[in-house]
Amino acid sequence: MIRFLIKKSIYMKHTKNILGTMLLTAAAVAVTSCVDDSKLLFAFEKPASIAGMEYLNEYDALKTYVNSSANPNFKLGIALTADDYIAGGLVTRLANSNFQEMTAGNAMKYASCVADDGTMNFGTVEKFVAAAKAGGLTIYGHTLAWHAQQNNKYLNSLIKDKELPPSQGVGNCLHIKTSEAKTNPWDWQILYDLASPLLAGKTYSFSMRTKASAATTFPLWIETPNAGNTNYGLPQISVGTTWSVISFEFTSSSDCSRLLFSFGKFGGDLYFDDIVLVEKGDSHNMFSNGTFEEGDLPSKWSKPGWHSYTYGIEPSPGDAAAEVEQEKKVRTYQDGPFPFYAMGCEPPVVDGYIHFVPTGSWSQFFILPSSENTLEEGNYVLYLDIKSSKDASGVQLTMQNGWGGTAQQITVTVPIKEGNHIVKLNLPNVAGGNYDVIFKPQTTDAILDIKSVKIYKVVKLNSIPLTPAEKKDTLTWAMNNWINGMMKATGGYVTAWDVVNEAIAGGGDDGEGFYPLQSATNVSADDAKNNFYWQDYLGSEDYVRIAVAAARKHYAENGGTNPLRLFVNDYNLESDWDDNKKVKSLVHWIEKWEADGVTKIDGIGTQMHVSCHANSETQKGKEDHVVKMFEILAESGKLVKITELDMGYVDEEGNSVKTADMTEAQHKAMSEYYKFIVKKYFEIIPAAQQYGITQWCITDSPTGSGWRGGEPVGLWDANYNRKHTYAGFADGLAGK
Ligand SMILES: [Ca+2]
Repeated sequence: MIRFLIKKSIYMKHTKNILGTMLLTAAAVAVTSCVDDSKLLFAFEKPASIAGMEYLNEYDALKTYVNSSANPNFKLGIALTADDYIAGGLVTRLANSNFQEMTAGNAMKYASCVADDGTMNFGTVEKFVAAAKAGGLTIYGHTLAWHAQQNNKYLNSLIKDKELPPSQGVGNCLHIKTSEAKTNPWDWQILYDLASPLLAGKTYSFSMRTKASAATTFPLWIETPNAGNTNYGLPQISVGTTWSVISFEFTSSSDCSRLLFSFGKFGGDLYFDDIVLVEKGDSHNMFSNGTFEEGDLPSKWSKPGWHSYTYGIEPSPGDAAAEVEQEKKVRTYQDGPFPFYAMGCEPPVVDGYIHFVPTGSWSQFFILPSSENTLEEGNYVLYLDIKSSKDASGVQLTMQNGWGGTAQQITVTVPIKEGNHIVKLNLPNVAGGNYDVIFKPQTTDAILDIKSVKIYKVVKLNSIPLTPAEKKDTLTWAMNNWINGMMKATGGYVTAWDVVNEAIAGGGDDGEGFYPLQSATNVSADDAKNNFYWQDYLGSEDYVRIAVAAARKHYAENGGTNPLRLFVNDYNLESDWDDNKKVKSLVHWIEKWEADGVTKIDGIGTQMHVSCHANSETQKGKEDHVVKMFEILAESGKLVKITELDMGYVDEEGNSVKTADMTEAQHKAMSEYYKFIVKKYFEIIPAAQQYGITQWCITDSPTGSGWRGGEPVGLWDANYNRKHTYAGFADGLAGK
């Protein structure tokens, strides 16, 4: 399982770490150890002149050992940091003099080029291509489709729940708009005069559809004008913020020809539609044009002349999306000293309240630290349970997801009234992240006590998930958009690519006796969260087919004329613990991907992040399965590339040995293993399938590196002196 830990998202950071930190050291070495050697443009790579190392001086540049007549298409490659190569210094000279092809550690990955909003920047890629052309090296493209180092934020935003449009209103309605709520129901009234009156003792049925800008309840009265017989006993009309039907029956106590809708206590918009008033058992609607669809508003509608509100027929509005508040965080406080990091102000917690007493100076303090408050993108509301000694102004609250220039800061005013109250603060458009919540009394002179802070996400109820087909369609577009951008940036110069990287899982069963694809469902929770598994949305077959099709299409459209070589790249293909089951699974999956008769995979990349073992039995097993892997790869008929070869050393106890602790004998054992691997490659892989070998680490890894930190993984040491591994690699190339 160690192997799985190695190959995680730290993968690839190492080239930057190694090459970035080693440049200064190497420059210093250059001053003291420059040896005349006109054959080598790169003069700094001479071995230290210590006993047993002089023989390395006799070696020529590494690429000279490639038998180009036997293997005309073979390319010897090196991985490096694109910026280092673009810089044109030490790394550039080392690469140009020793290698034929290079792989950028990070620069050509999705996360390096695609921003959170989906915009793509290929500036580094374009410079890298230009520098490669100038240096005469080819580039192996790494990588088009992968689940790690993606821009999760952008990709997840593409497939987030969609909001349905608010419901559309149908037809017309009566719209009444009042400017404000008044004191009495009769302060705003709309009147309707019936053509024939309601009769005493008869029972009537009333119904209408209605909604309002805010929920309200108001009375409906009936009377005959100037008769003094107003009947106040009808049920009240309750109106919500979405359309609903109200209906009730009533018995008139006198003859009444007028209805009075009395909404004086309401300020805002009222909507009436489909008004029906019938005598019970009858079907004749006593309202004329109760649907408001039959032309003008009948003159039967009126209002008292001194009422200033407006009314008229208008298109019916739809209902806005209802919202719910989902609780995300509730924080209360325990009595004692101030519980968080102090920013000059440390109010203690007393009786469950953070107790702030003005000090006379500008004050702020945490009420919720970011470590406890992870929020996803969205709209939020925050409730503060607060007590104040008096009305106060100038109090603010800031929520921020960091302290740097790119952090999002949302600052709102906190209205403060004397006494206990709960303040609701709107926090819209939260970008997502870990948010500190900082309370800022500033220079207020009120004593403020904070009992709790609660944060809720505001979710619209008209949000629904995309269907699987919609997600697939969206991500197919996104994959094409990304690959098109990359192919445009490389302009046909990069003819070989990891089209899909690390697709195959290291365990499980696909139902046919092989490993399935990696998926958010078969990795750790951290991996599921940090990675973006395109295959979970595109499907195990179509994931690769879509990437391959996009690569071929956009390569050709962007000036690609040479044959395009698309590799599926993976790690642990030399696995001894499961008898090479992963490479067998990969070959099996390639057959499935190609079964559509359209998809064509040109090659297989085997990463080979290996270790040389002190235990001879273990080492024998490793070697046997390297051989088996090459045999399986040869049998596949595909091009074969060792894409990321590097090597550590494991002692008898099973521990990785650090460079500082390596013995001469251990270095030589590693050299032999390099030789073995390279030699077996040429022996077992038919010449027509030999695409190339790329060494992943130029130098040994610095202790602090994220990639095999402190391990002796280079062909050069940290000072750019050749190691025994250089000789082993060269001998392997030479077939010695
Ligand atoms: Ca209507």
